[in-house]
Amino acid sequence: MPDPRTPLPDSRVSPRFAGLVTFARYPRLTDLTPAPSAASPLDWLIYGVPFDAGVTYRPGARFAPRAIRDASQYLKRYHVEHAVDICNTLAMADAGDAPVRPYSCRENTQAVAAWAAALPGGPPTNPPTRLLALGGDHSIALANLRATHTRLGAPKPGLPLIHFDAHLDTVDAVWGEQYSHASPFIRAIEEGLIDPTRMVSLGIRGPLNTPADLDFARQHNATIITYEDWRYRNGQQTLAAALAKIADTPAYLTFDIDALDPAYAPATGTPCPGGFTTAEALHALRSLRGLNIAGADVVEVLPDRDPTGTTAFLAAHIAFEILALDAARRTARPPTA
Ligand SMILES: [Mn+2]
Repeated sequence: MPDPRTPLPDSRVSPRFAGLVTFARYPRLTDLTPAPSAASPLDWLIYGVPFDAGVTYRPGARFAPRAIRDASQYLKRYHVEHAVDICNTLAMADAGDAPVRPYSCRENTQAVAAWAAALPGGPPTNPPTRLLALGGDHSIALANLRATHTRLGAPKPGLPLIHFDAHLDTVDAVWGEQYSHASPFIRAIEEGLIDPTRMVSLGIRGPLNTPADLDFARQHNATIITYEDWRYRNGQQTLAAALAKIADTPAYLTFDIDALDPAYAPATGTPCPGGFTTAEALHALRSLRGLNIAGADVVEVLPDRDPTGTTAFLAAHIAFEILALDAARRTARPPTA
């Protein structure tokens, strides 16, 4: 057995409940010796964005990176369905938290994007080290998308987007402000970061303020799969067709925890009943196998509303599923039957 690409403490020697906390006990980027280089790059950097000044309702996601890291101590490395050990397959590290600007969503987006774009493994590393951002509210997706797009060499058209959410997040402005957690994907489309014709939003449901909230995505030929479509109509076939169109193009995956029903993920700022169960959400993620995920985020966890830690624990596992998808893509082994 070769050395694992991501070394972990042995949990039978160093207990999971002891020691300083990094995501899933992966090494800190600053502790790596030798440091990652163009000749020996990392596959993924995980970083936190403790920011929630972009919310339209309840704040608190600024505390999520710490809560998700804490919950992630109990993550294990082997994915049963994909039959892959992600720590043997992927070189990963925790890059710490981005330098946030807590008073301004627009400035925060710029500051986080610039910091993330400059993390090790950018061009000329090809493919670049991929970035997994732990939010924070959903506005931070725009920052990680900007950084990911830059590190990929600013491809045109923009990146395909797989978007799990109760909401489309394509509202032009709220309270006169164009940068918030309601607007990351309208800004990303305008900036050319994502290709709306290869954007798939999964888990969408209402009620909405106005049916016009659906117009922008529809006018740009984005694919909207409501939760009802996914569960009771042809949403899974629609998703498969959209994935076929994306093929191997580097794509971005964004996961708003409110895609799940509040019964399963209660600790979120704009909850919406009638969403995915935990098992359905994990199954939907696993059905993305083959997708070339070039960057991702998990957002909208509110630890103050999470008395049993269910939602942060789930968020940690969603991050694991995302990393496992990339590990599975790199291995030839078939999934278990
Ligand atoms: Mn969202």
